[in-house]
Amino acid sequence: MKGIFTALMCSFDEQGNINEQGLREIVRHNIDQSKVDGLYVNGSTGENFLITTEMKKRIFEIVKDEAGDQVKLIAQIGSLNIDEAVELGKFVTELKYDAISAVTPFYYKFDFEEIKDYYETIINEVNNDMIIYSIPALTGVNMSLDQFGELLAHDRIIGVKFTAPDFYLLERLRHAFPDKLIYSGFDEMLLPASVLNIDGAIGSTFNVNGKRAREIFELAQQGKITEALEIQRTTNDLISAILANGLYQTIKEMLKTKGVDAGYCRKPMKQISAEKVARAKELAEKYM
Ligand code: NAY
Repeated sequence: MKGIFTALMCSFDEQGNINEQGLREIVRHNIDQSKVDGLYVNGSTGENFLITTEMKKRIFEIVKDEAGDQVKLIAQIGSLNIDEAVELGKFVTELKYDAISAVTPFYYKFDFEEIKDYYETIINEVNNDMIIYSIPALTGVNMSLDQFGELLAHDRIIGVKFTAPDFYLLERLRHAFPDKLIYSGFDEMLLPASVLNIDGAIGSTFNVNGKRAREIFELAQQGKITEALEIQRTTNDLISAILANGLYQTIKEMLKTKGVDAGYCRKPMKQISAEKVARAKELAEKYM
């Protein structure tokens, strides 16, 4: 379960329906071209919070069918509707996903007791390993080292996807939990996270920059920081350009340039202008 995991995009048509062939092509691109170690399915990058339960299940099925056992698969099943989270957790466990992951419950200001109960309810009902998905910038949920510790005390809570720029907390977590899996979630900060000895990374830009991500991660593990920094700089030139142009839309347009039918984003995400589509094409030509 260590290494580079792509936070998988999903291909939707212009009406917002799943484009099955396009999704299969995105999976194949990540496995065959980028050679990532695994896929993180139905996370933020998969536009998970914009789709129905049935669509989530269909995406889990298509990805498993296409990827088989070629790479590790983590299913993001977290939901504000805890019954949905449990239902999806059971569903992907039947499909033989390697682990589940759940975003911290958001929108309402849940206290830690409620957050803990959410994770315990899911792991008590679903027979699979759990990776906590912490992304405070989007959820507003900031957990302390002790609170992470209370959750990680469960044998079946095996790790954290840490999408935050708090390197002090990341170092403390790594030090306190050497046997748990810690994944970095911000691709633009992969090198500093790798220096802190994380186990892997889960990122959206790996859909188009997977090979560089692996190089950064592996060079850092070998202590070759100058070389790794060089690649992080190139990566960050790309990430800055993607963020300025529209994150998920630009990654989809870059994939299309390479013959991958990555489709469109779901509303309320907008479609980008022809000018931005042209910019994405330039980025694909320069960086992919
Ligand atoms: C997810 O669930 O898809 C992720 O959280 C992957 C992590 C990404 N976060 C978001 C919100 O997209 O890869 C990052 C991020 O896109 C990247 O670092 C650019 O900021």
